[in-house]
Amino acid sequence: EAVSVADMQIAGFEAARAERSNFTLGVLPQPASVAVASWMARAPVHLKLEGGSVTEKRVVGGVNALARRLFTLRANPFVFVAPEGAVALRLAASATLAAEAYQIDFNGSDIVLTYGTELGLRHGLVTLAQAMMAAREDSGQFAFPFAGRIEDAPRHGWRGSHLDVSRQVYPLADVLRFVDLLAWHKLNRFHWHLTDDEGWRLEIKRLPQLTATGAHTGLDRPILPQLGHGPFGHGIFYTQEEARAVVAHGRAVGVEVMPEVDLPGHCAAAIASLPELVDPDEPESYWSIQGYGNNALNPALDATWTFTRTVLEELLAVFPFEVIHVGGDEVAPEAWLQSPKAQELMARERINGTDGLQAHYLKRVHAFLSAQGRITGGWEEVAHGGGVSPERSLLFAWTLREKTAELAALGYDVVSSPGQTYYLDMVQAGDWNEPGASWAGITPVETSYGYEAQGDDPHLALRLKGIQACIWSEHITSRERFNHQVFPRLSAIAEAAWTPEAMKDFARFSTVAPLMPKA
Ligand code: TNX
Repeated sequence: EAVSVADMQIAGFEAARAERSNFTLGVLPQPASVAVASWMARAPVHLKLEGGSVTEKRVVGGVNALARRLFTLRANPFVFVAPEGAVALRLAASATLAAEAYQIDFNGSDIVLTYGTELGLRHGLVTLAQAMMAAREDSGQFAFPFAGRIEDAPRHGWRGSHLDVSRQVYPLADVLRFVDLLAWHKLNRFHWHLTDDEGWRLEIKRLPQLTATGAHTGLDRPILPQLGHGPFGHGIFYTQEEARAVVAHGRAVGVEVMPEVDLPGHCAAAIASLPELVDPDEPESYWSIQGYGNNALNPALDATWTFTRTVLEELLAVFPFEVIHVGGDEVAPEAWLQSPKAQELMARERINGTDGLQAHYLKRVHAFLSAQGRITGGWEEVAHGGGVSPERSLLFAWTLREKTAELAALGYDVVSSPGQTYYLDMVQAGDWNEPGASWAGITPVETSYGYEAQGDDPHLALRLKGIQACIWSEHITSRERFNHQVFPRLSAIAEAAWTPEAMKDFARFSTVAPLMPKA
């Protein structure tokens, strides 16, 4: 591939070199440490890779492909062949750097990227590519280091985003692009919320009714008027082959995929698909917070366990990531209490109420997943009544720090995702015309950016594994609305997940966030 000699001549960079300290590195999340002695006002168009192992070349190729998918680029950021005078990039593995850590030394026409593992190498390349692209046009604001050093490593190991594909369904290509967007933000976990009352979105080969019926149920279910239920993607589900493609795509860009099937609550679509999941003697007797009647799998039915095991077995075969999320949220407080079979089970096993029944069910799910060598993920309610114990589990806390700290004090590993700060379906302003949810309040981008999930709690210091955004989809009925809800708040959460507190700076963030690609 021919590259322009003019673009590549170091003489040009020397001419453009500007000894200014108030340039911004157009990188998001902001690296842990940036020490730049002098800048190029205009970045090189490409960096020329010198040498490189097969693995390194594969990672470089992956970052080139990622950048090209996300942007319309004239050329790859990293090239293997370039005319004389191109800025050289040398790669060096280091046994002393942590897995995700990297360091970049800028020495004029020579750049050295040192990294811990493939993960760190990819992070470093994304940093370079972002910095080059930001400083491509001479905006006077962004520049590319000429001499200096970046040292970087993530603050949190779990840096995620969830996406609800039940309330709205996104075509496979959009899901793949979403994974790319996560990778570009150095987010490394995709929490794929595959099932809910409004629709079951993953093929289960031994239960074809689940999608034949359950991918089409959402529109004719009773639903509270304030919840959106747009037909965006109605009727769509993902085949297992497509789900595997998402997993493979994630692997290629450094994003692990954690699937969620929401059990035992939020199961209206599943129950509508499979008549054996209904206790025929149970009257319609409870409603979920979102207005669905009798929408929880009944722990007293044999069919419930057969269903659960079938679904989990197929899930395990598709998703290699160790954490499997089983939901566990928002079972109605009166659930099952009028089911004769549930009453029988409660009497026989001395189980107390709905919480006890839910714990009884989740204990079995947890035991099953543990025996398969997996870790059980669940919303924080899975801890209620001792359902899922702290061993081999990971809780997703949707409440604020104080409550999350209580879970940590009980010994649970936690990921923090408070409705008030990280739920991206919440409105961002107090404007009555703004579409979105508001049960957790109003969440401007500053709130997402500034929230500190860990604080100075000693239990959280030990147990907080990271943070994540949640993109609930009830209100997200178009691509425009998706972008409005998700950006720049997802970018804010990405920086909160990566960048040390002392380096967070909302003013700087606000200049860089507009550079991030959207859906
Ligand atoms: C709560 S908190 C839910 C979802 C809704 C969301 C809307 C939690 C785990 N569940 O079912 O979509 O609020 O904001």
